[in-house]
Amino acid sequence: MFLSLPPLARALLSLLPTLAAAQIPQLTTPPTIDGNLHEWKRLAHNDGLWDIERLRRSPWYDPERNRLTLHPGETAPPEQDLAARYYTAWDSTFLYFGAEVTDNVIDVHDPAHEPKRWYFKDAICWFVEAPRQARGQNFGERDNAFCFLADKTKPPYAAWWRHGAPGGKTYLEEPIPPEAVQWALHIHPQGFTLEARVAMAPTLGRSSSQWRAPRIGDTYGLTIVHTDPDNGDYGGHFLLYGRGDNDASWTAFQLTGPLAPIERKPR
Ligand SMILES: [Ca+2]
Ligand SMILES: [Ca+2]
Ligand SMILES: [Ca+2]
Repeated sequence: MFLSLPPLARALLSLLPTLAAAQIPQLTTPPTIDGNLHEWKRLAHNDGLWDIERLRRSPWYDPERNRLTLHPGETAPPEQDLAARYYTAWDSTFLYFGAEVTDNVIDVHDPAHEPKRWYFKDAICWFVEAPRQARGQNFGERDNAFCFLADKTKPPYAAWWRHGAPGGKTYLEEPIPPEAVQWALHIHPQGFTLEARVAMAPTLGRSSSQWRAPRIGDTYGLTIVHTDPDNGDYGGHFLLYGRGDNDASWTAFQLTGPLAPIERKPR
């Protein structure tokens, strides 16, 4: 039947798996936030390994922003400079964020440090619009960025919250309220693993008067920004699922029920 469809219908049908992939699955057992993702990584949203080669074939690629830093004498191939798998999930209270990162230089030193300058350090930010609205806007009400630095000393600014708020407030900058966040970092010779959970009511609930306790079927906008200066000033930068601060470019993700893990069948 598929083959008898006109080409346009076939092309649209071929997009369905892509659309279906934009889902954030629900966790039914709360993970332990200890820097090891094994108990939930196969139950979360994860669409495989991202590196610069894959990114430049994605709709979000912009060579001005999606780039890597090459140091004098550096011979490591780009996939050792930065590559990562990102994991996202939810339950009735929390959003869960995880990442398994290959990164050749862990760099959280910023010569002009300010707490809000996560983008001058190794950091991963989940940008979340909740709820998503079809009509986009520049970063403002409903928009949040939850940013985690690859800093094993975990200063207060290492779990950062950029957000908007009702009343036309934009770019409010503050640490994620300590009572709303728990996170763990495991740094190893090839890079690091990040595991975090953020309570939604004290964060998303403050950024939008339209936010409500999450239910299956709710749609949030999501984009991920992963910065990798590697001793440079403002350097390597992955941008996934969106093109920048305008939340119209962020991908719509639906909160869904639990995901069945991939089964490996006996021969
Ligand atoms: Ca864990
Ligand atoms: Ca790097
Ligand atoms: Ca780095």
